Amino acid sequence: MNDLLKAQIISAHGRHYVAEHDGTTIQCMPRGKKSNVAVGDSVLIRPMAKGQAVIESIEERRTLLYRSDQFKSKFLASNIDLLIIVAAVEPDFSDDLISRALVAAEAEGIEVHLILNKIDVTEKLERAQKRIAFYASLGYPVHQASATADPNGALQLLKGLVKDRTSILIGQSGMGKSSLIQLLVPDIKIPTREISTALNSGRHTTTYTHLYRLDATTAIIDSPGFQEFGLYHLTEGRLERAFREFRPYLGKCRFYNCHHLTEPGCAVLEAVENGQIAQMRHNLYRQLVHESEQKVW
Ligand SMILES: Nc1nc2c(ncn2[C@@H]2O[C@H](COP(=O)(O)OP(=O)(O)OP(=O)(O)O)[C@@H](O)[C@H]2O)c(=O)[nH]1
Ligand SMILES: [Mg+2]
Ligand SMILES: [Zn+2]
Repeated sequence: MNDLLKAQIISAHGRHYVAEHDGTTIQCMPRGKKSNVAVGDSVLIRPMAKGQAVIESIEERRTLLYRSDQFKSKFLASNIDLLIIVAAVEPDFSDDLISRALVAAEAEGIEVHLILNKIDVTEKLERAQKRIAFYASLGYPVHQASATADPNGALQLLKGLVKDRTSILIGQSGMGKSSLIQLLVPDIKIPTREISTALNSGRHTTTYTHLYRLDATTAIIDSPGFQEFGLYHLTEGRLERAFREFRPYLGKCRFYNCHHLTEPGCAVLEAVENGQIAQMRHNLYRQLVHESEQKVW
């Protein structure tokens, strides 16, 4: 029997995984039929013939992000310390998707930053800045960048954010996630969308999640354009706390088991009435409670 090696999963293709050990990549398969491996996992692998290895065990995960697509792997990535939401001046970004990503991160205790990319598209900049400022008002750090017009500025921003931890860039297709990561790994050619292909063609340029290791303590993960997060596993208690602006009101409702949906004397609903909580965010909360009631295990 070959000795076990400690490795990290850097990409997943169905039941086939690629792991990295000491700077080299190895094709791996999980042992047994059930595959519950995630990109970002620390694993013990046993090398077999022809440069292949078997994944023998997965180390306990610090954090785990799920995706909602039950037909593919149910995991998006593991051991994430920082989630960077990339929104662009164009095409328009979706508030619903951003808030779902925020909920996923909050529920796992993952730090979140937002980057508004493509600030060189000046004619639409002001509107995008106003929209993204909403997330700053919730307390999330919001940065601005242009991967193409100011690559050096974008690189300095990213370097500061990702140092000594594992980060994932998420956002809709065409926001510039891969373009930003490319700046950090100039020696690797990451596919990004050609200017000539229409942004509304509905195709994702990045088709699978991939981890790039920058140094011994720093890694960054690129993911395909949104990636809906799986939030079904969240209980109502975790959901309400995942909306960080709800927290000051929790425990102040008339009923201790208030769902913050229709109850009289609900402190959260009152805050929505008074404009202290955005209606848009409460609508999503309502929708997520509804979705979690639909879950089939
Ligand atoms: N004007 C402008 N275009 C940019 C900027 N950053 C990226 N782009 C362009 O936006 C398009 C999409 O960039 P990608 O990096 O492929 O976007 P992505 O978020 O990785 O998209 P998916 O992989 O499909 O999820 C490409 O044509 C980039 O050249 C920017 O700062 N300004
Ligand atoms: Mg991409
Ligand atoms: Zn309530």
